[in-house]
This record gives sequence, structure tokens and C-alpha cells, in this order.
Amino acid sequence: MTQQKIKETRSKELFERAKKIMPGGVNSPVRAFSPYPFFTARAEGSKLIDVDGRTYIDYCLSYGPLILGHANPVIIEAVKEKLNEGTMYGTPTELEIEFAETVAKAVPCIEMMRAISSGTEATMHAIRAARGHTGRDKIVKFEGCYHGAHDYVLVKAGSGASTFGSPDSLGVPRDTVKNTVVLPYNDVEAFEEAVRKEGSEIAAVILEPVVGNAGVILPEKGYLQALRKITEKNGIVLIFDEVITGFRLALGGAQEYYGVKPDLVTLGKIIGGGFPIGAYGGKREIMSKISPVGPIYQAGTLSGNPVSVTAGLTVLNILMEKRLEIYGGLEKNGNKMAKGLRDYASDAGIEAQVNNVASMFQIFFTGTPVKDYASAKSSDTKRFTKYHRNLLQKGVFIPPSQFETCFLSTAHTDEDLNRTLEAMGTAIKASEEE
Ligand code: KE4
Repeated sequence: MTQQKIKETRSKELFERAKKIMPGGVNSPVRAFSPYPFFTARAEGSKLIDVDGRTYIDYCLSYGPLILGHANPVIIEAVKEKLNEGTMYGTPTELEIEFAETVAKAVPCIEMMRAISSGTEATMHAIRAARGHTGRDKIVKFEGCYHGAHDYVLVKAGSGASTFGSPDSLGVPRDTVKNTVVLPYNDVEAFEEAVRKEGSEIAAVILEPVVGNAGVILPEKGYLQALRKITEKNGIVLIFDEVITGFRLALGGAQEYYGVKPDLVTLGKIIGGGFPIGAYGGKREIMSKISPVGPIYQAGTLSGNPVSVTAGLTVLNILMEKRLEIYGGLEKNGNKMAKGLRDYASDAGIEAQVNNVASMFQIFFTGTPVKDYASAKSSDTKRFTKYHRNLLQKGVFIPPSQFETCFLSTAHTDEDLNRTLEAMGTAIKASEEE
């Protein structure tokens, strides 16, 4: 693997300029890292190419959406064709029905759904639907889970909120979050206790069935089943936030992978095929209370727009047609990356945990098994930063935070993976030396 020296570059220039006009020089905090992020010129398959012509094997995949890789020709073709018919109409289209029917066919809990334009909207509206349906105000979320950047859920949130030290964001009125109960993930007793105390006031529990925003954290055996049973018994709406895991773990997401059906699910990322999208849906008895047929209001100018839906539908049809080959291959490669990382860490005598499932994986530099936010936070984030920077110099791009996840796509070749593992092995060792 040749060493790509990071010297004075166009990215540095662009970053200086960007910082003058955008907070931190980015449109989303997770993209900022020191000394400066590279600026991408274009992307193809498993590769990003930056403005200085450097190529990176990409495991961020724009934080998950690009399961078929960058600039997938079939998606591009479909969108190009659609663009000739206009971009949005402000009226219903047949395409949106096909999209909703296709998503519902794949996702076990969906009887009815709404498309919107981001995962943040999806969780915001799903929470409102649960509150409207139950007439209750409280919600339960779990430490380290990230459900987008709206007020209700910016409490002990993961992803960039953790990376930049504001898991409880400023600007969120105390009153707004007084109804947000935060509990440790993977702790059934803590949940039972909360339900004993205030179950009759809890409208919903929302969680990432596999946490992807504190690094990867897997549900302990029986955890999801226990949440399902307790919420069922107490009339609490169970919301699986599958913005990451939806169509990632399996065609039917985590609810298929673990065999647990929530009342509502939120989706995003993959279902937009690289275009802005979100969706929420589930039980008909809840969704049929959404405006204009019911009293729970939700709306959006770009909701279900023909361009995003065309891209999304193209991806979903490919995932359906080649389901076994795609998800089998991604799982095999995910296991290969995780095993390789574990072997390199142990060969180097370095304490590390590697959590992985399907095509999601992440390393934590800690001797403690990572099963919740506290154990994830026990990992050596300074060392992770060195690991990240070292990989960058070797032409491998992973998300620049411990509290994110590495993703695989169908565009990653064996050669990509082998080169990456070699680079990761060196980077793990180097993270100890500097
Ligand atoms: P968006 O509003 O970013 O489309 O989705 C919010 C969201 C909701 N739920 C889960 C489980 C999510 O992971 C996300 C968004 N994920 C982050 C990174 N892990 C997006 C990257 C960013 O913030 O730029």
C-alpha cells in the first residue's frame, strides 16, 4: 500500500474557504475532522476521489445509503430518464404507490407508510404518531442511540452529538425533553423499572435495533424480544429506528434479521438510492390517524418526490431480485473484515473489541466488551483518531469518529478488502507507536 502523503492541498484551501461560510466548513458536523477533511471531487463504485486526485476505498458510503456503491450505473440511468419528465409535481404519482408497496413488501411491520425527506423527519413524525395514537407524552430512548437532529431525541445522542461532546444539545428547551426518558441500551431491568414507574405515561420506545451511532453495538440475546413483550403488555408503541439497519442487515432490516416486529419503523439512507429520503410506517391503526385522514399532522414539500423515489425503487428492486447473493456476500465480507481486524489486534497484542453484523463493523480500542454507550465511551478515542488518520494516508476512508460504523457495499471487491485489511493491520500497530 503506497503511503499518500497529506501535504498542502486543494482540500486545505477549500476548507479554509468553507469555514468562512459554513459552521465548521461542513453541512453536517460528522464530516469535519482535523486537520482538515478531504473534499471529494467524484466517486465511483467503492472509491472516492478527492480534489487532489487521491483515491480512497470508502467504508463510510455517505454514512450508509450506498449499499450498491457510488454512481451505480443502473440507478444513474433510471434517474436520468426520470429527470426528463420533471422533478416534482406537488401531486400524487403512481410511482409513490409502487414505492410504498415495494417497501411494505420487504419490511414486515409496514401495513401503511409515509415517505419524507430525511431520517430526522422520520423519527420526529413516528414519535408524534405514537404520542397521538396513545394520548401519552413520554418517550424512552437509549444512551448512544442517534435518531436524527430534532429536539425530542437530542438527549445522550450518539453519532456527531457524541463525537463533538454535545450529546445533550444546547438550544433544546428543557420542557421539550422533560418527556424524554433515557435508559442504558441492552439493560432489560432498567427498562422494566421505568415501565413500572411510569409505563402508563409512556407513548413510545424508540431504539436502533442494532446501534450504529456509538460504533456498532449489538442487541444482547433476547433484548429486542423483551422490549417487544413489555411494550405490548403496556400499550407502548415500539419504534425501530432502522434508518441505518433498514435494507442493510437484510431485505427486511433488523426486524427480519432478529425476527422481532415493532409497531412502527423509521427508514432512510438506502431507500433513497443516494437521494434525499426518509419514511415511517407500521400498524394501520396508527398510520390511519395521520393527516389528512386523521388528527396527527405531518407534511413535506419534497415528500415522495419522483427523483428520490425513482432512485430508491431502483435500489429496492435490485436488492429484491438478488437478495440471497447480495446479503450473503455482504455478510461474508463483513465477517472477513471483522475477523481480519481481530487477528491484527491480537497479533499486535493490542486490546480491542470488534463488533460486527452483516455489512456493518467497527473496532473499539478497549479491553472491555462493548455492549452499551458506557463501554463504547471507555474506548480510546485518541487512538481511534490516529488509526483513522493512518488509514487515510493509505487510501482508506472510514468515518472519522469512533461513534460511527464502517459499511460495505456490493462494489467492494476482494482486492479492495485485502488492501484495506493490510492497511488496517499497519494502522492498528501505528496507532500505538505515535
Ligand atoms: P438523517 O436526518 O441524517 O437523514 O437521519 C437521521 C438518522 C436517524 N436515525 C439513525 C439511526 C441515523 O443513523 C440517522 C443519521 N445517521 C448519521 C450518521 N450516523 C447521519 C450522518 C450525518 O449526520 O451527517
